Amino acid sequence: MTFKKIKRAEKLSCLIKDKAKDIGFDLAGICSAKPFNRAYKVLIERKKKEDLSIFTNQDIRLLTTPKLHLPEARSIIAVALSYANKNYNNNQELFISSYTQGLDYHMIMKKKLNLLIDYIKTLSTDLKYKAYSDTGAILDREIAYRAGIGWIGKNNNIINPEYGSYIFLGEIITNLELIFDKKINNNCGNCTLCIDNCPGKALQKNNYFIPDNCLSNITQEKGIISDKKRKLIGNSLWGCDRCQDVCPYNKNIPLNIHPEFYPDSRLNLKTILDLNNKELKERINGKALSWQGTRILKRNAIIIIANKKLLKYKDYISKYLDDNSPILRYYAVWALGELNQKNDKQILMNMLNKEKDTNVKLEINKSLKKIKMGG
Ligand code: B12
Repeated sequence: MTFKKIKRAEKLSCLIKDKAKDIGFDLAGICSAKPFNRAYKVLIERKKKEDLSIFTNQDIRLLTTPKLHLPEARSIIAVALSYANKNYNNNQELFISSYTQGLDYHMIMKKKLNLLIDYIKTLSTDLKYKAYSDTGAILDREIAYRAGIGWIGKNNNIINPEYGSYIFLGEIITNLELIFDKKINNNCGNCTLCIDNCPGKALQKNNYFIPDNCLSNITQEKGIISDKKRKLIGNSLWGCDRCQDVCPYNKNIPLNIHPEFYPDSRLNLKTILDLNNKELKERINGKALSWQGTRILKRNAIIIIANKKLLKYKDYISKYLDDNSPILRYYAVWALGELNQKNDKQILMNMLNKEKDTNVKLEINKSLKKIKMGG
């Protein structure tokens, strides 16, 4: 770059990062749009072992090559938004991961990214860009790391020294010549609290990660999940924050910065099971909790009641014995077996005569056995 070009790139970079802060992003950085060679190698190895999450795009070249998203790509503007909150909605009965407590972050990030794009357009008339936050087949964490937002911690999350890891990430891939920020060195040191406390042992040494064991993954996995996974769910309706909660870098961080992510205290096990699908859908509309539909929330609520032996909510489960969904009937039957109450034997026997679904029938027999043994 010529001296004049460097000066212009410096000025542009400063203006863009300042504007990002004005718009409400907590962090902003800039990095090159070169391919992510390290991540490419890591992902190829993982794919061989089939260790990529079902939510991970399987096209590894696309995931690691910004130019495949924007052929003119030269630089990437990375941003982050804190969602750290006090989690006052959580209790012994119910856990909802911090990132799903408030409004759907995709919407909030998109709005802010669009404001930033509008501003950049006023600075550069030939702007070409592609913007994502969780929505692109590209590695948001790798970009954030490169742009100096934070380091990739042992818990796999981007950790920023001031805001910790409860930050959403987003980026704008652009054709602009900009000045790149310095990376932040990994500062996890000898600490292994996240690895030691991971409920499903998904986190392993050297950033090795087994998505199938990650509680966050499990709470979103549809269909009939194994008994082991049901137990792992514990009281989690959605997600898991254990690897972040125990992280020393998440102590003494700024909390509740953005009202959009304040928890909704009206959601509890009773409401989730008491509301019909339409009502529940309305209640969670616009929230991250709506991503996988209402059935999975009801399924997880039933599992929590069984895991925590919350007999006071047994009637809410019984309601699902004649639900239209065979999956919910299945879990309701399983839960009654787990709650092991003598007087449910007759209810299950009556159900067996009417039930048409093979899986549900099998589960009724299993639950009847459990009640015979214990009740
Ligand atoms: C699929 C996905 C998941 C999957 C799988 C995650 C995984 N670790 O593979 C599941 C559903 C389990 C998940 C869970 C969560 N996710 Co998620 N997820 C994604 C998504 C859509 C794609 C990421 C992906 O598949 N990457 C493939 C994996 C292998 O790469 P990676 O996760 O980026 O891992 C990097 C590092 O671990 C590192 N690395 C990996 N292996 C190795 C090995 C070595 C030796 C080294 C040095 C480095 C290294 O390199 C990778 C590439 O940079 C991204 C959005 C996006 N487009 O990037 C959000 C994203 C990663 N998730 C996010 C969040 C918030 C979460 C949860 C905290 C939510 C929760 N509370 O339940 C958990 C955290 C779980 C964890 N500890 O990783 C944020 C992360 C924010 C942050 N501060 O880092 C993202 C970036 C969304 C966003 N835009 O804000 N997620």
